[in-house]
Order: sequence, then structure tokens, then C-alpha cells
Amino acid sequence: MFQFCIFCLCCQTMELLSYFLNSTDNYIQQRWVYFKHSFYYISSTTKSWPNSRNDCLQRGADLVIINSKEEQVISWIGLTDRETKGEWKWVDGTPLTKSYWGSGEPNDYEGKTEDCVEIKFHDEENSWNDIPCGDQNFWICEKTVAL
Ligand SMILES: [Ca+2]
Ligand SMILES: [Ca+2]
Ligand SMILES: [Ca+2]
Repeated sequence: MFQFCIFCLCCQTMELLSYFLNSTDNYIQQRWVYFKHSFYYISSTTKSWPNSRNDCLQRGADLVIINSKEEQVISWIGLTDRETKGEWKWVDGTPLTKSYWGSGEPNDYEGKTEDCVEIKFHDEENSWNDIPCGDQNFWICEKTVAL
């Protein structure tokens, strides 16, 4: 890689790049997938929303925040109204602006407390559903890459 860096003018850039590539390597080894400036870890088991989130945090990531259609996979997403009822927030603290609720959602179905959000159908754009946070679900961790 350093063949491009003959006069070392670009060493800093190369170091950064090398660091990035090394971490890319690590992530791929740990079965992370890289796509459009984020790494994704897709779970192979199911957990409650809080346990899923803890798993992501331990991996240096967080539950997926949906910014594009491609991120809509059947799983928990990093959206909750656990703090204030009806005030949906992403796990990074940002308020919900663009949403993809399924029809009639969010609905606290049959008076249940539904404060965590799953993607219900992969093939429908509007497929978010609030469900009880203790339900078991697959989850996706997302770690954005700042370059
Ligand atoms: Ca995202
Ligand atoms: Ca709720
Ligand atoms: Ca619901």
C-alpha cells in the first residue's frame, strides 16, 4: 500500500486508510457487512429489544437507524418511545422525521404497552410496527463510518 507514498506526503492519509482497512478486515471477520458508509451485524438469534440493543452496544455499535430503504430488514430497529409515550426517538437521540409505519401503527395493540419497533415485512415499505419491548426478535446493529 505504501508504494503510493514515496515522499510520505500522504502518510497521514495512508495511515488513516490503513486503519480503516484493518478495521474493515476485523469487521468482516466478525461477520459484519459493509454497505454505504455503515457496517451491519445481522443476528442469527432472537432477543428482546433491550438485550438486542445491549448486544449492539457491546459490539461498539447500536441498533439500526433507518435512513434508506435498503436498511428495511425484518428485525428490531433502533426506535423507541420508552422515554415519553408517543414521542418516537432513534437510539442516537434524534427525533423521528421520516417514518415507515404500517397501516394503523403505532397502535399499542389491545391496550398493550408497545414501545419498541420491529420491521414486519421486508417487501413493504410501510412496515413498521410497535410491539412490546420484551418480545423476541432478530436484530441488526449498525456502526456508521465517519471518513
Ligand atoms: Ca442507518
Ligand atoms: Ca408506545
Ligand atoms: Ca403495534
